[in-house]
Amino acid sequence: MMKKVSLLGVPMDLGQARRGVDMGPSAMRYAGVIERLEKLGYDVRDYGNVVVDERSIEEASHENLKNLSAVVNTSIRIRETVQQMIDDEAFPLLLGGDHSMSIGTLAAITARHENLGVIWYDAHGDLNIPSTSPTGNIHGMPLAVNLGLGHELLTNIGAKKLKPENIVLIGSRDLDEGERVLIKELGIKVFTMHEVDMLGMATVMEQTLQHLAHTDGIHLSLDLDGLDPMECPGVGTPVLGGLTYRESHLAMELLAASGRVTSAEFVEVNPILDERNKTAQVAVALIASLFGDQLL
Ligand code: 6HN
Ligand code: MN
Ligand code: MN
Ligand code: MN
Repeated sequence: MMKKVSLLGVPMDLGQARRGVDMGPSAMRYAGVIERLEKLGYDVRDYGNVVVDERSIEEASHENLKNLSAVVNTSIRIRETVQQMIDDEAFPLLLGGDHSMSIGTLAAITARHENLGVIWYDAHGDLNIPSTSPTGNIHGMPLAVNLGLGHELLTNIGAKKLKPENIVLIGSRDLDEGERVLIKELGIKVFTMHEVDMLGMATVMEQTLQHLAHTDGIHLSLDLDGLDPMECPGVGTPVLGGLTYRESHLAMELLAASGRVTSAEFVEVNPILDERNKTAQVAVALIASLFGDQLL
């Protein structure tokens, strides 16, 4: 991994209904993310926070897409800032914010790779399109958008699309019917909680890296609701039976050892729903492991 990190906060809350997730970047900064990275020897350039559009009442829902134009405008700003971060030859690290932010993040990152790999560490698939979404919440759609599926105002944000064979989902346990159909149709690799239970995280990560061996870089999109709500209560859509802190810590260490991760985002931290900033602290501990922190 390169020794320069560029950090961007995305105080995004337009992709879902619960307020407070816009404070996620502050919570992770408060939990010491910059200090941890600097202590590990990284030169951290803080890009501050992206400007996020306000919700407008007129735009409650449009074709089952809540806050569509506000998400589109904000995603374009995210894309532009991430492009600058890549030009700066630093590792882009984004702090969120709801998961709809990945539309902008990946729009920038896929364009700079021939063959980007993505690890989607999440309780959910985020593979809905407007016709399959049970909620109209865009945070349930970013992975589909980056495959080129969904409303064209969203799919046009990125010029290049992800390849289904370059994606691995880890920790899935709440997939909507339309998402299951899509996963099977496209042959996307998924390690649900069942596979994690059966194989153990070490094997899951080994197989994940094998599956992505042909890619020219890996983006880690880590939704804190991938972890169990006992350890990460500060998320808007908690699902029982999640990954433990220890499993996640191991996953990050194995990714660090692989040297294959080229960008990352830690999303869905909602301090209003949290207990004493616990979820942000877990996020920062996982970031430290991803960047090579070791016990000895
Ligand atoms: N997230 N599948 C549900 C939906 O509304 O589409 C939940 C999505 C959660 C999204 O946690 O990033
Ligand atoms: Mn998600
Ligand atoms: Mn999720
Ligand atoms: Mn099981």
